[in-house]
Amino acid sequence: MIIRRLEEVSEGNERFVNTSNWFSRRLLLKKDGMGFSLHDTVIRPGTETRMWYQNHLEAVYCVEGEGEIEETANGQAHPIRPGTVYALDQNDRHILRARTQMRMVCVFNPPVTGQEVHDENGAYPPASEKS
Ligand code: 9YT
Repeated sequence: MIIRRLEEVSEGNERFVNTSNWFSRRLLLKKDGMGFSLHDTVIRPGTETRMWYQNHLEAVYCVEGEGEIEETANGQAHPIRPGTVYALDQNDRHILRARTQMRMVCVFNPPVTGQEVHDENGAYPPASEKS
């Protein structure tokens, strides 16, 4: 059994990833052997992030804050508030706008390995053999 607490994951730790628009605490990674990764992610207020996870499926559950997600393919926007989940089951290209600070619980399949940040397309690289 794995027991891990958010307070164990902080800046400088391999499970903490900090970018201009968000920071992510990766509570479960590929090397934890669960077949998915689990992140507690904070989106900074007023930011807009374009993403396209071509190599991963992601589900995102909002637990704090408000914003919207726009489907790039058709321009349709959906409000996000606590209790909303979105699942990118078609590797959907999307834009996330945070009106306030948002806190999101994210699950990735396949799991991320650690320090992934978005490339120029808003994707993470495919999972490698690296743990
Ligand atoms: C909600 C979202 O996709 N934010 C970007 C960060 C990503 N979810 C992560 O790696 O935690």
